[in-house]
Amino acid sequence: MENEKKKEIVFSAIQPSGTITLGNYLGAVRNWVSMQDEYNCIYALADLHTITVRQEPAAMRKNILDAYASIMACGIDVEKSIFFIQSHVHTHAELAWVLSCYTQFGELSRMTQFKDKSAKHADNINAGLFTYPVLMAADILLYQADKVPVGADQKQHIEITRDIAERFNGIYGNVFKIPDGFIPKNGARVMSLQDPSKKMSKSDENVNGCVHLLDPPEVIMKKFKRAITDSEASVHYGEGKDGVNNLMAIYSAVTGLSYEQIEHDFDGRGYGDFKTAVGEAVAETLRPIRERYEQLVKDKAYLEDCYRKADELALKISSRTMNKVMKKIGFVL
Ligand code: ATP
Ligand code: LTN
Repeated sequence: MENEKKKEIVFSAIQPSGTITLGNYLGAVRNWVSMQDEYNCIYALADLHTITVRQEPAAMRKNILDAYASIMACGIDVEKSIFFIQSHVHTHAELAWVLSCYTQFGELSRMTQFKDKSAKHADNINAGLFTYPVLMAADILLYQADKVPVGADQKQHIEITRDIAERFNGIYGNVFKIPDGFIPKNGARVMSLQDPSKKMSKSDENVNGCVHLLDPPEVIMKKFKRAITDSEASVHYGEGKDGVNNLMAIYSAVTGLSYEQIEHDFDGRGYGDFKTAVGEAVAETLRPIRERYEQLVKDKAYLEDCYRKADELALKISSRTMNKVMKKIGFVL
């Protein structure tokens, strides 16, 4: 239509580094799904990012296909959105190399994810772990994305992406769109149920701290019942109540209830009731996703058809930016 506004572009990605968690869902993937009507959405499995931490080959192969099916099961509609596999689209690694020459050692040294992950994997502080944000910047900038739906932990990576893009544009003219992060109000930082000072993470060793998207209801209930709280036995948001604050944030994110409403509903009731309510609400939210996953994961041919088509489209779109970049820098094309 003539006066229809051009849709903005959304890009995001997730690492297939293990089973998708409730944190990934509430912080990111849920928004990927809800943005599909209003935006042109492009999503990726960031499998190249995953090898910054050593992976076992057979497990990695399985994780990639399982993660693809899980994200699809959350409601990605392949008629509306492009959902591809990063390593199948060669422009990502190419632009990452180019952008690494426009990124300073000092700015990468300040990345908190690098500091955290190098502390956690002290035996393998590889160069890829250090340049991880440059590959992420390449992912986003290749598609001229306007918005990047991510959890709060990725804020710093979005900022460095903007800095790299602005620097490059400053030298060569308007090559890249400057993207904005899109971080949800609720669920942007889901914490571990066992250590609420740490974010819930796919690669957490403590399985009880982390709810997985495909956990059956009884497992979800058990994890919430064991969640760390405090000795006050009063459901309200407050300082020093990290465990309860986290449960309130999760409950609010899945039910849409405000904190005031939750405090009101659980006034005078103990943590046992509250944990049961949170567990049930999460189990109900995840139930249809798990059911769709069970169907999808059996149909390998369908999944392959989806990612092959998406890979091709992603290559086509990203090649436009890649060619422009090469030309501007002075490579002979
Ligand atoms: P890993 O444990 O391998 O580092 P991860 O669980 O942190 O993985 P990523 O693949 O790095 O997951 O993140 C995918 C998306 O999920 C990102 O947008 C990230 O911000 C979001 N996310 C990850 N963990 C959480 C969390 N605990 N709460 C909210 N959002 C999260
Ligand atoms: N680094 C992200 C995953 C990721 C990503 C991206 C997110 C890789 N490339 C591009 C948004 C846009 C993470 O969540 N750890």
